[in-house]
Amino acid sequence: MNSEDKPQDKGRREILQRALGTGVLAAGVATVPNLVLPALAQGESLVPFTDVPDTFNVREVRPNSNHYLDTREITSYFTDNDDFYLVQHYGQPEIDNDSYRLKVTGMVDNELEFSLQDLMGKDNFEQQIGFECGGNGRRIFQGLIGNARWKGVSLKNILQEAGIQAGAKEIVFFGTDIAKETIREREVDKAFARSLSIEDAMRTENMLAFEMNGEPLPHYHGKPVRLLIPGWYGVANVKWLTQIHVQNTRYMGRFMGRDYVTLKKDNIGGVERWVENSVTAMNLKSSIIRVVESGGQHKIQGFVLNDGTPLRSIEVKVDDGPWERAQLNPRSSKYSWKLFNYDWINAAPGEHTIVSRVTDINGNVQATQEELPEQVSFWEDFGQFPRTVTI
Ligand SMILES: Nc1nc2c(c(=O)[nH]1)N[C@H]1C(S)=C(S)[C@@H](COP(=O)(O)O)O[C@H]1N2
Ligand SMILES: [Mo]
Repeated sequence: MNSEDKPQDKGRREILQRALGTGVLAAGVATVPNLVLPALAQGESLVPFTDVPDTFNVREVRPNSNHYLDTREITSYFTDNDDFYLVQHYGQPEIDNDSYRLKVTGMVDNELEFSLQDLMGKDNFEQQIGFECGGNGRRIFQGLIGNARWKGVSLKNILQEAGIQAGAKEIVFFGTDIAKETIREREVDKAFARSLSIEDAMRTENMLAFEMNGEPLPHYHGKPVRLLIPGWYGVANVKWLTQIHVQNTRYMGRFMGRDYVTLKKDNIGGVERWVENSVTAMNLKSSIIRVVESGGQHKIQGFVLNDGTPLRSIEVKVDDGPWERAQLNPRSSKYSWKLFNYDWINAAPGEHTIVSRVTDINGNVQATQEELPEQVSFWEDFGQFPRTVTI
């Protein structure tokens, strides 16, 4: 890891936390090396958002609890493993590395079973992947996001080793986390699971990951092995993965058919209909996360996430002004998050509304909330997100 990649420094985070409380940066920040954009550089301070209530507090990492980032505090390109957001619906099972087994079952020529050692002994690769929870959004100031460097083995290779039989339709990925669910008045034990079509499962970038930012996959992030589907919402990335099952029917579990299902009114071949869709690939999205000031100069900074389609531009608009180009940090890869910076020249004192929008190479432009099809579920909150600050 070079110094740019260094996950955020704990002392620095404390300083920032104190600074956020007081609105002024402690002098000690000057001794911290300048991390990659959008870290606070020497002499920079955060300009408080007026849309974040004083009562807004990020929950600490606690067992079996969700955790989200204070996005104003993103100080490095890779998110620290201890601060990477956490979502789990059925607790955080602890799996012993020695007894861990991953089974591949169902419509395959060879049912397989791997120990952790077996998996780690296979060809592996690394990639940068950033993702957000499908339930992320403006109400928590986009805190359910993270970006990390992952190492693991290719899902496609494992599936090819097993040999998918003709007629197979879906592949189901089961975690070990199990909870009681009431379905039609009947209480049953259900494991967290998600499925993919064979085609989606065979994408070469899909990974069974056992390392995160150079460390063994941490307990809360799915130790020892999790699935990663780059470019998709976090729900696809099954943690504590123990079984891969190939079948010729659609998997209808809670996290495919009931939860993480977006409801919206859409035009279906000329007919207006209410449509429900399972959360899959990430929508094109950007959001401002902070404004910094240094010597009277201001910068607006934020992130972009999408399904990996290359980007054409990222723009920022202040009040009723024109859309202006922001700079994307070159430190990014296809499936990582992309951080951006806009130099806000001559920001006038007073309250301002600022907003970002991203455009991909196919000309898709991030929509305003008003332009989106009527969307009544909170899943997939990807519209433009205007923020307010006082200079
Ligand atoms: N086994 C299991 N995997 C899971 C979940 C879960 O509840 N159980 N939650 C999913 C959801 S909704 C998200 S957003 C991501 C979060 O991954 P993280 O906690 O490592 O950030 O894990 C996914 N994988
Ligand atoms: Mo999620």
